[in-house]
Amino acid sequence: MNSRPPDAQGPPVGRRLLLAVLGAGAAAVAAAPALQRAMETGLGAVADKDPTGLTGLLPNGGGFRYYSVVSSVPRRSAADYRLTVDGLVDRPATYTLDSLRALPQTRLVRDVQCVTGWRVPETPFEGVRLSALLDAAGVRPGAKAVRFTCFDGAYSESLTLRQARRDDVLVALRMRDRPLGHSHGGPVRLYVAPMYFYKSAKWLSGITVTDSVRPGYWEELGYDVDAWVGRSNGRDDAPTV
Ligand SMILES: Nc1nc2c(c(=O)[nH]1)N[C@H]1C(S)=C(S)[C@@H](COP(=O)(O)O)O[C@H]1N2
Ligand SMILES: [Mo]
Repeated sequence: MNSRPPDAQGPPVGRRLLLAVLGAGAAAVAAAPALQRAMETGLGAVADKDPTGLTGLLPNGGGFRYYSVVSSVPRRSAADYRLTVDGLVDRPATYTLDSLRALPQTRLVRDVQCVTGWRVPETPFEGVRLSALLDAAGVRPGAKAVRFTCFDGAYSESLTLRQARRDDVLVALRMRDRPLGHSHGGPVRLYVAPMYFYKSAKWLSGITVTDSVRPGYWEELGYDVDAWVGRSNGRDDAPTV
C-alpha cells in the first residue's frame, strides 16, 4: 500500500494523537488492506467500530486517509439526505441532494493537505459554491461567520463570512469525478480549497450563519481557526491554491 505515516511536525495535539494511534499496534496496520476493502465495499465493519482513531492511519484510496472522530457514522442515501441553511438569514432553507444537484456546479482541481502531513495532488472536487447558498438565504447585516455541523453528530467547523464567500469554497457533491462516497463524507461534504483538510467537514448537514466564529471540533483542541495551508498551525507546506 502506498500510505506513509503522517509526519510528526504537527501541533502538539496532533503529535499526541499520532502517538496514541501508533501505540495501538502494528498488527492493526498490517490489516489495513483488508479493512480498506471492507470500507470500499461498504461494509465499513472494522472502521466503524474503531473509537481510537486508528483508522486515520488507513488509506482511503488514492493516498487519502479515513478520518472520523466518532466510531460509527450513519449513512444518508440520496433520498434521505438533507442540508439545512439557517441562522442570521432572511430565507432559511432545506436542500435535498437533488435540489443541490440542480444548482450550478463548480469543479476545482487542487492539492489536498492534511495538517498531519500527508498531501494528495490535484484532486478534483465539484459542487455548489457556498456563496451561492448564502446568497440564496439572504445573509442579514451583522452576520460575521458560518458554522457547519455534520450528521455524524459530533464534528463541526467554522469560517468567517468573508472566507465562506470565497469562490474556492464548495458544498461538494463529487470528488475525483465520482459521487462522494460515505467514507469521504458523502453524500455531501464541505470543501475549503485553501485550508488544511480538517476544514472540509464530512457528512455536512447544517450551515448556520452566526454573529461570531465558534471554533470547530479540532479548533477547540488547539488547531488554528484560520487554517490557511502553509500559513497556520506552525507548518510551512506549499499553499494549495
Ligand atoms: N465530519 C468529519 N469531517 C472531517 C473529519 C472528521 O473526523 N469528521 N476529519 C477531517 C480531517 S482531519 C481530514 S484530514 C479530512 C479527511 O478526509 P477523508 O476521510 O476524505 O480523507 O476530513 C476532515 N473532515
Ligand atoms: Mo486531517
